[in-house]
Amino acid sequence: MSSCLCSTPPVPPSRFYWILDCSFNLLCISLLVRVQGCTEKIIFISFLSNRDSASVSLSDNESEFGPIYCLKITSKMVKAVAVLSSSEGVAGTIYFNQEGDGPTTVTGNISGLKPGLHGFHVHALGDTTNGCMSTGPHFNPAGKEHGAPEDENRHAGDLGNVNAGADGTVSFSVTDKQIPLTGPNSIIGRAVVVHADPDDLGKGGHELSKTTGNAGGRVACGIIGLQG
Ligand SMILES: [Cu+2]
Ligand SMILES: [Zn+2]
Repeated sequence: MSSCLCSTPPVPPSRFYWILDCSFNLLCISLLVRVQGCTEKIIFISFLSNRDSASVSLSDNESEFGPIYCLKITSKMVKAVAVLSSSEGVAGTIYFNQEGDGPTTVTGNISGLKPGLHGFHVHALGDTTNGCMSTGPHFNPAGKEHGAPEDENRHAGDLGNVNAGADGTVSFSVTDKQIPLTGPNSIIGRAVVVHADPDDLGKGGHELSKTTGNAGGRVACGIIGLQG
């Protein structure tokens, strides 16, 4: 790299030449900026806001545009947890993990359920002042109708059903792209709710199918909080 000492801060990059590699963990870019007659290379890192850190290294590659800078990006792992509480003997703990801006993995253990399917959702509010009733409707930042997790038209909070065995317990793990733990649609501070009945995934033809999946009462809920 040709170095050049300049007495004033560099001006914003005037030309953005190219992105060599847009893979998840490595971005290589070359920027050429002219500052007071010097030629200075500057890395733009403002678009890395969702990453934990970015280290800048200079490769030996010289091109007609000058040296190539590589940003090694480390993705950030965010973890959250919700401890279920219930007035109906249901208990459980639900864990949420998200790496970078990838999908969120939800794993949980629930006990005390009636055997069979139970609607399982993220509701909009982390308010349990009136038990699970005050957690609001399904989390729905895009203003869509109720559906199945795999549907295009679904609430972000629609995670389908959990299936309790004959002993009333269930362990499960699902991944979902619509329930991030960071950013404007983060589910931190909202609530998970377990219902008394199966969620019909919007297809039951009941008047409540397109709003709640007709999943019946709220038998347990927990506020989703950050975990270290
Ligand atoms: Cu619900
Ligand atoms: Zn819904």
